Amino acid sequence: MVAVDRGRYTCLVGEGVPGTETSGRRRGERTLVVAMKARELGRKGIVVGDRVALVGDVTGQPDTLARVVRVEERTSMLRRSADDTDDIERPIVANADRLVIVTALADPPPRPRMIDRMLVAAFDADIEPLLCLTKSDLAPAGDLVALYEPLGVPYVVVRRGGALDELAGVLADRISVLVGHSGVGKSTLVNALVPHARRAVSHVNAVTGRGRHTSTSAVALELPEGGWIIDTPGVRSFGLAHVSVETVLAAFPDLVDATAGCPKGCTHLDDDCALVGYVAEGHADPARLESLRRLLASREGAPDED
Ligand SMILES: Nc1nc2c(ncn2[C@@H]2O[C@H](COP(=O)(O)OP(=O)(O)OP(=O)(O)O)[C@@H](O)[C@H]2O)c(=O)[nH]1
Ligand SMILES: [Mg+2]
Ligand SMILES: [Zn+2]
Repeated sequence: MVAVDRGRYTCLVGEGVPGTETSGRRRGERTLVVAMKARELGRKGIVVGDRVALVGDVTGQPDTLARVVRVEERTSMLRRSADDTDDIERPIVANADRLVIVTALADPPPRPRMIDRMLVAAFDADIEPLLCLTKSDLAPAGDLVALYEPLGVPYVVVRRGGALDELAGVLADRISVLVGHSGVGKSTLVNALVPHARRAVSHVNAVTGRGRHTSTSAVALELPEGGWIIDTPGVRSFGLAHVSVETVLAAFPDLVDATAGCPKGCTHLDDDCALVGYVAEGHADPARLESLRRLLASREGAPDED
């Protein structure tokens, strides 16, 4: 399923589309089919990236409507909670295997707490993160890169009109989802990577801030090198109420064993944490503990402060 709008699901059917039945179609034929949810699906949600089974009129002719009767098992699910006091998880994208955290180096200024939150969401969903720093024509990337070096998160630095070979190479043959604040340049990137994508981009007026939230729903587009890129609307916050300490810790294999010596229910944020001594004794890099603590702390507080 590549796009959804008011209960109408646009599905791409055809050869080479992951999970698609191609029997009865000509080789290489691709069709966009609009479908509604069949009653038997009940309350089960369908999100962009889902592989679905369709019945009914699947010709994709104008004014036809197929029905989604099944959602196949998902390999991953990127989700966020509306805010940290709200336990309702909102699914964003299914089956992605790469989370591209898009952050502008300026306009809007980078907010590390938001980056940290999105990293935690990637660890939670078991999706590989990639830091994509945009608008390098406006500000240097050095400080931000240094902040994320200890985490070992891969990154690319791009600007509008610049070469995208490195990014395109990383994205090839993967299902990548772009996330980030409004105005960081997600749709601009998609337009540069996908010919004919024609995603609307904002004409931001820096003074009034008007033109924010240009993209209003997630859309999956096929990359020329193979693979998929999913453009999403800008988010103001990324609630992580549903993510446990253990999930964050799993992203730190160099530290996880030492937490066996922690007091019961340790938050790993206080001085009685076993990791403090572990790092002091030189068993692990202090910058790693700092990063872990930053990510753990990023789950706390109002996400709208991002
Ligand atoms: N200076 C500069 N401006 C850029 C660059 N990339 C994008 N922009 C501008 O930034 C503004 C926002 O770009 P969009 O691509 O619409 O941002 P978005 O992340 O898709 O925003 P939402 O859809 O609202 O989430 C537009 O005016 C772009 O022209 C860049 O590399 N340098
Ligand atoms: Mg956009
Ligand atoms: Zn601890």
